[in-house]
Amino acid sequence: MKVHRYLTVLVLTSFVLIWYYILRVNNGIFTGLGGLGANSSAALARRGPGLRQNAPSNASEIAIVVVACGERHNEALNMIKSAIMFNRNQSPLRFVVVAEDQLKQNFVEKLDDWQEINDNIFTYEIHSLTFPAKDKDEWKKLFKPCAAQRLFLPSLLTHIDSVLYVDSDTIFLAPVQELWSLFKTFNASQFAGMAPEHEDKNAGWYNRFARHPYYGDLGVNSGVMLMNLTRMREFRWEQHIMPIYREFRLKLVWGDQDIINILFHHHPDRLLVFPCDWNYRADHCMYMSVCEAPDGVKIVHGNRGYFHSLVQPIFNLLYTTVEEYAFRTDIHANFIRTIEDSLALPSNSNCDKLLDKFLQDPRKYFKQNLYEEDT
Ligand SMILES: [Mn+2]
Repeated sequence: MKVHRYLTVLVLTSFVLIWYYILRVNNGIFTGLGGLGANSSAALARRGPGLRQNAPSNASEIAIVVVACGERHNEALNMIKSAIMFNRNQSPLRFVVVAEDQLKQNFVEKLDDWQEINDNIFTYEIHSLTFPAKDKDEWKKLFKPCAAQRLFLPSLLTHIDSVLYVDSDTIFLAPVQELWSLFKTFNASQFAGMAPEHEDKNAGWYNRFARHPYYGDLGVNSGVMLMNLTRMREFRWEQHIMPIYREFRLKLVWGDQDIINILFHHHPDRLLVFPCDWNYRADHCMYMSVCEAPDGVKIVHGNRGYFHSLVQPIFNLLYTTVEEYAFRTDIHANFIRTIEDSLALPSNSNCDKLLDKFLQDPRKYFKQNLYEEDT
């Protein structure tokens, strides 16, 4: 009789545990890991840490979104790595990756590794490229799958209030927290934040060449964008996109960035413009220094391939030094000094001459370890 009772308890407990497990896994596949391919789900079910990623996003987490297609996935990983490296105040980060199905497994493996090395200071979730159900076929016909994905983040990420969207070709040199805190300065109508496309009218692109309306005097660059998704959903952001596209599609040169500029031309009260320090491009230094960045460069944006060419060597050097950096090793020795030693000065590149601007923030907080020779 006693044995019988034990058996009953055992069977009931197992049943509850199995049921709980099934709920957890299902929850993961349908929310945090929307649309993972069969291989990836199997891998996640196999690995313990995978399940942790399915927790609903925590309001205090800083959510960084990146969209990755094709070759761009290495850039996206390098951006993520830099955000972790310079997250010196240990803010909780959540990376939201929207990627082509064949790239997902690679993200899962890398990010699981990095989570372990960094004591789970960040969480992540991976999504498939997704267009709004309404007009899906038309969206798909009009845009290349990756190109305009970020325009649809409000409907893809309904479980998240606000995100920092960054292009895959960006590198953090300062804590994300600093930029994130600008959300608190948004007035009641603002739902997005971006940096100007140019600082100088003589070199501006939109004011000289655009055949469509754009924001302000010089337009905005969409490579780094604070997005209050809740407010964007209230505004019905996505319903504004299609009419703009239909009207201007033959005049768009910079794709979704032009659409964003047209939208904010009509709704300037919705946008907060932040300084170029947070979206620093070669345009800011190649002819002359036009971005003051008094506290140093905070995010570098290697647009037009500057991370991968030697035209402005400092951009390539920042990228490769992040790539080669090993987590939990000394940032002063393995980032700051590596860059100082590798940059051949005097250089013909005007951007190289601004080395001190690029290293200003890291130098301030990652000092030379005086005892490193002894240990
Ligand atoms: Mn870019």
